Amino acid sequence: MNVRNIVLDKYGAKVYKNRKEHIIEINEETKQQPIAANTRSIPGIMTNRGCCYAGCKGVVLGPLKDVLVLTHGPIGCGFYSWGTRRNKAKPQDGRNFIEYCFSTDLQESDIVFGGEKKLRQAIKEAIEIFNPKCIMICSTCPVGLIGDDIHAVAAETEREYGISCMAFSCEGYKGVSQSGGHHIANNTLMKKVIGTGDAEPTKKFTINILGEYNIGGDGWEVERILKRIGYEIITIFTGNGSYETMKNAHMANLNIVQCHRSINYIAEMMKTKYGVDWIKVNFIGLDAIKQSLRDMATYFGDKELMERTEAVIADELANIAEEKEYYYSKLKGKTAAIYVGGSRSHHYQNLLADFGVKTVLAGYEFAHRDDYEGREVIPTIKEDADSKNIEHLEVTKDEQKYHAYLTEEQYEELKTKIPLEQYGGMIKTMDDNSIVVDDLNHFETEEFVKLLKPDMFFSGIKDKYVLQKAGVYSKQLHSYDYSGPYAGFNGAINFARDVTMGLYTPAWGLVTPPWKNKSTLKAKLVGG
Ligand code: CFM
Ligand code: HCA
Repeated sequence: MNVRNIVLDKYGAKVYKNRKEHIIEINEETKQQPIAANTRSIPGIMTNRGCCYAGCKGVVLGPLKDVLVLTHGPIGCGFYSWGTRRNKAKPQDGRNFIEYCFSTDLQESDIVFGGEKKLRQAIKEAIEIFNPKCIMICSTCPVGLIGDDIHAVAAETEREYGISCMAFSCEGYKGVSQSGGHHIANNTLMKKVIGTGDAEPTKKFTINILGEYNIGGDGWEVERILKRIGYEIITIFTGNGSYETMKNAHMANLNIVQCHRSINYIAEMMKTKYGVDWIKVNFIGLDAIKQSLRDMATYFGDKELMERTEAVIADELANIAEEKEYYYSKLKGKTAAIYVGGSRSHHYQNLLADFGVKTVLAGYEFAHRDDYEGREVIPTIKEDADSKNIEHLEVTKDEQKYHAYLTEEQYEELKTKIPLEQYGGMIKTMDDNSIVVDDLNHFETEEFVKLLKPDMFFSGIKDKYVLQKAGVYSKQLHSYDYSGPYAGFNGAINFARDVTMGLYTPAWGLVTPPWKNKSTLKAKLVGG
């Protein structure tokens, strides 16, 4: 049965032509094919995607606890993006701005006559009441349309009040998804925050954690493990993160990157500007955690660090061994579908595999082609970062650009000796006959569920209840359904416990999807 074609065949010609490029049924041949990604959703199709503002304000900047993030726009965007993404933060110096919703609440007259005056007034009030060290202004759609100059207001604020103020033109309509917003946020953090501090690290092995947003406390579990091993964490982008610590990010020896989709820009820009190397890690799933910790220790090449890493791995695994076995016995042989934003759909396959669950369908909302297909990167050559003679080389593959500190000749020579590293890529890790779908829509979700009958479906708030009403256990992998952490060793057990509870609840026996008893409208018309 070619499940992909059965679903695609239900479309009219125009939609078929578009969607067929976004869906792959995995086999040896299709694994090598390109997949369409990071392109515009078809108007009228129910997509789960968000907007540029969501990516900039909601995802990257929102978690910064000592920054007063001010939404310039009508109240809806500010209000809806307040507290809906489950990034957690502990107060710093007694403050935690993420508990507040700051917005200029633009009204019709501001849209007609301009909103800059109101923005200035909002900043004045915010400074009087909260006295922040840093304000970040984020625009929503109408601000771009009426042309308020938020950058000029930010510069004025810095002059007038002597605090840091940055503006982000992240109007929702820009680009095709959240992804454009990540880019806008990162560019400004790179330009105006990173590198402006001078606090010296105190330990030998110093790192930044990139792409860890502390959803459900994930970042705290990762920090716990890394601190046990002996790492000093300079800053985290951006879960439980802060403007104050981010200023010193360039002081770290190494960047470790958990979510690559939202933050690869900073890792690559810091490599170019400050020579800070980066490696990809994954703290979701036991094998992946082990591998990541070992890769980090290998990077530093310190014998003692390697030994401590092994000791911590052994101890952490021993602590969870009994529970792991129990949950494995409850979950093995089950099947799952995963559809999340840009990295978890891949990462969580590792964690599910730890408990014997096979992923039969996976997709990303807004990932780029390299997240699906992988990409080639030049292995890190540490000495080159400091050398004055070395030129900057950009290697281009498809739409992606890669940076390396090598001359052309060095690069050519290197290529013959060391193969380019294959980096990332969900498709090549998936089994034959599984399905990969980019920008999965609600129609396809229902169709694939009927055909593949997964035991569980991991996604977000927009489709959770559609799935549950169809009798399929559905769990939110964005918000973890208000549980967590799921990262790290202890997180793996929390996840398995929650999934086991969800799957074994007697509620499923009581759900009767409406179409089981009642004829549908179509059936009535045909059948009379
Ligand atoms: Fe990265 Fe994320 Fe994700 Fe993402 Fe998101 Fe998120 Fe996500 Mo929701 S940064 S790409 S833009 S791992 S908010 S913490 S859960 S879609 S898969
Ligand atoms: C976003 C945030 C989101 C939405 C989650 C969901 C999150 O993309 O704007 O749709 O359930 O993780 O909070 O991805």
